[in-house]
Amino acid sequence: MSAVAPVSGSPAAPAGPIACDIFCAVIDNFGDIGVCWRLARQLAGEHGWQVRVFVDDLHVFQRLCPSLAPERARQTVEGIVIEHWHEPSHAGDTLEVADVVIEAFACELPPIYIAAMAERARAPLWFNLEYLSAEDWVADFHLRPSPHPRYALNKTFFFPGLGPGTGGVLKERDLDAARAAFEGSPAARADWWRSATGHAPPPADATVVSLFAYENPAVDSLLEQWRDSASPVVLLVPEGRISGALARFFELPSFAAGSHATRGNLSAHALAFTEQPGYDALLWVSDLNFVRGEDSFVRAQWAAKPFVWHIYPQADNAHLPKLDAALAHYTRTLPANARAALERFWHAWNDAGQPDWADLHRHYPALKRRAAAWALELAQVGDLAGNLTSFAKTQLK
Ligand code: TRH
Repeated sequence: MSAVAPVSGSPAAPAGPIACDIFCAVIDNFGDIGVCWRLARQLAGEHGWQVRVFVDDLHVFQRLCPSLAPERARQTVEGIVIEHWHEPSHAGDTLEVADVVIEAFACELPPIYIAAMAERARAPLWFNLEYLSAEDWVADFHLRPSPHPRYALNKTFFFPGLGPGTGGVLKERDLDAARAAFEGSPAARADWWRSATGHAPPPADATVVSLFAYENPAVDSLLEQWRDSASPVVLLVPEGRISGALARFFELPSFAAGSHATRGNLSAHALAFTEQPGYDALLWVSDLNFVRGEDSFVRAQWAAKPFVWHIYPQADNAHLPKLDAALAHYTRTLPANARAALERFWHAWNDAGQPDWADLHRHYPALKRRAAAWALELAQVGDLAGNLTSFAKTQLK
């Protein structure tokens, strides 16, 4: 890492590997650190950057990364330095400032760190990594600089997105190959079923559904529809915020990891929350994925299977235009009736009516084709880490 040094102009190419500091404040849930950790691993593993992550909640982080020791102020995992960031003033044991500084989701950098950035021989390249939105305006604001009101520093807004001209979304170089290998190996899938559920894979006529969601009033009706459905439904539920609804439906005291229950044509397995890389296999074994927030929403798209998004709810329904913007991209080439069914279902799942399983299921073949085509379309926007490092190279010359 470069040491703090006297003032001067724009960022310059560092002699060794590019040093990058990522600052992450965990608001709630797993998405903030989920995105930062995935980005950190890609920057280090695929681009050879020397990465340090400052995160204020190591307990949440540990759920995604079980090898992390939450009591340690500083540690290295997978070659990445992790600092427990005690907001707002702590910025690591030393005030080394990296070549590239990423402030995730407008978390505020410690003032002493910003002051040190301004003191550095070459100002670092400073990004504000925004939340993902599929709305059209994002492309206009992506990579716009914003001068700091007090220091000779520029902050660049980096907007993830689903369309051309945006920063794209994170995708590891080996992701498609890993998925193809898993999907092409009956043994790997059988191993997954045995270790995740304790059971053999379900029969071919079953529809396998993964359910990762916030509390949702629509789930009760959906569970009844699955119970009464004409063909078997196998539900895989990572332990979490929706588990209480499952427990009520099956009249169990809880639906903790390891629980299994059956009613009518619905059988459900409660799964342990896995480390982050393990989550993909759940999406790959399922025919339909319910996802939420930001990172699982992206992973479902790369899994190339139909999915239903429970968007993170915001005040004044600010999330609803984002939901519709994502639908517009995702359904663009779907036949009108399949498109309408998916829209109805997503809206119902996000607090606007009753989800209609039969209506959705009827269009499954078209939805599946579209999911595969969309994954290829989305890949054209480029991987976020690759887009960020390419831009950084142009700035650090
Ligand atoms: O946890 P989330 O609801 O996070 C949300 C969103 O990011 C939202 O935009 C943000 O404002 C809010 O947090 C504060 O959903 P998300 O983004 O899908 O993150 C979940 C992470 O958990 C993702 O990285 C995948 C990971 N995961 C595992 O590692 N193991 C598991 O078993 C499961 C189910 C998920």
